[in-house]
Amino acid sequence: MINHWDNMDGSIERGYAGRSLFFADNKISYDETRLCQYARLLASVGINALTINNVNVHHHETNLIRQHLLPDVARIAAIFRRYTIQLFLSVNFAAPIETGELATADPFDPQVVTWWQQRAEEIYQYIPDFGGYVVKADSEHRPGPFTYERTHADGANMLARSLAPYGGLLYWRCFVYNCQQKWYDRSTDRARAAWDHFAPQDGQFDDNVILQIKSGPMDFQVREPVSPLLGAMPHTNKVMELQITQEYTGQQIDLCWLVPQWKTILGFDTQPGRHDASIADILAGRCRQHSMRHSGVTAVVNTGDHPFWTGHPLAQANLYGYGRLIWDPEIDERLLAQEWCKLTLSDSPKTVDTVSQMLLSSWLVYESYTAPLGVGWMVQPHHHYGPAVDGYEYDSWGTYHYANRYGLGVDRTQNSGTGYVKQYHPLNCQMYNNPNRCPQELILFFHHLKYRHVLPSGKTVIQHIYDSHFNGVAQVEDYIQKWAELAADKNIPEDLFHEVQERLNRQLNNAEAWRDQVNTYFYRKSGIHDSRNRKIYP
Ligand code: GCW
Repeated sequence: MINHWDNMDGSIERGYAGRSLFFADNKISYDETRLCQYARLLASVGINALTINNVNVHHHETNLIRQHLLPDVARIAAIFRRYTIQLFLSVNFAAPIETGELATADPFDPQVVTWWQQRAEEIYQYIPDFGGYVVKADSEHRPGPFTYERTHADGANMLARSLAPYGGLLYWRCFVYNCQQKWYDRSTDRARAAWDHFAPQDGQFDDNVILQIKSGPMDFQVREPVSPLLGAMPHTNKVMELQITQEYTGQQIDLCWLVPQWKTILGFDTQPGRHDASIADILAGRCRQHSMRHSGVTAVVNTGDHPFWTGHPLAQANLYGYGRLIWDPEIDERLLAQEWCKLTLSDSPKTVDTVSQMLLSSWLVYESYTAPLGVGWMVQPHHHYGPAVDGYEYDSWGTYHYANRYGLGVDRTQNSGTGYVKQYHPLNCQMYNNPNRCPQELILFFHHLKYRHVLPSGKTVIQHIYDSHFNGVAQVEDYIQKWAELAADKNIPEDLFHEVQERLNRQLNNAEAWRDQVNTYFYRKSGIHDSRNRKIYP
């Protein structure tokens, strides 16, 4: 499945490829030819289902399930149906109130129940194979069952029962956390929130409810551990949500091929020793411990009306790779990168070789000049592009690095920390809890370490920060050089060539900004010099 975060005014939340393919001026509005091409494109990589509107369902979008808009929604559904792609809608939990028809959205109120039953009845008259709803409730100021002191299961089941007679499904998102916490409150850990809210409700959700769980416990950072909730709740349907759109990973200006990240996630073993409990096993329904009727993967998509669909032409490889990978999580990422290059750019061996190597290294390169060692969130607030080391440090979103003059990182260990590690299987918990066993790339996600702490690589934390930021910039310079050498390949269309070139130059500016800000920040905090005496502004 894919999820669009499109609004009816034509904008796309976290969209980096132009305007919506479905909406403009608060109306349904689309180019039929282009939408047919889009449906074909999605079908070609195995997408079966999509939502067309943002999970933040505002006033206009609340009406997508009302009679006056259903004929238009049905026309879009018909285009996708030709390619066997099923249409879903994101809905507003408070829709009975938002439309001015009821004074409450309490899931236990009979009028509310009837209201949703009537909506389902109407929708299925227009779209007999309608997929169902996706719901973001009690999350980042969106309404939900908490207002009425009801549980997530109460809210989800009420909606699911309205869809059940027609075979519809209800995707209920688990992105629920306190976004108004105090930065100095060390007892609240956002990483714990999804598990704390949902795990105790295992077995309480109806058969046609599917929990939609983000891949990590925070929010699509360049590096996070895998959400422990995906390995929990064995009696509840689950899908994992990935983010193809590059919100925190370069916004389709910087090159960042996410397939290696997704492969790491899919390969994560939730119960070492069982042999059937990797994330891929669980989501494919192969893990015998999880009894689920429905499971799978969904992702926030990266497309828009930009001529190259995804803004950065090479970001197409993320959508392509997503479809290919989720059907075949064992696929060799090298071959996948090469396959995309051959199909899309050119079959010249030099081009395939160069571009596939750029794709393959790009996630680690992006990581190296941005977030050190799993700490995350050092981005500019609101839009999330570019560095701002303390941008979120004194804010209410639960996203802190806790740097002081001795060290940095978040202590999520069992005894001295927030106890987040305990949400994992005991063997994984022991691994993350121990700084000598914790994977280095996640070490500051789980531990607060001194700058002079020596990492498994043999480097100190501070030297790792300096080195990776200098290396990251050097690698982007190398990309620019390598891409320039492809100018001779006449298979690459000229406009595409220049579009990539221009974005690589912007990526270099961004990487330099990250390097300089991060290095100076930690040099000032720690007072420790770079062992190689490179330029760090005092
Ligand atoms: O972190 C946030 C994004 C929001 C998004 C939200 C979510 C749709 O910055 O733009 O809202 O995640 O996933 O609901």
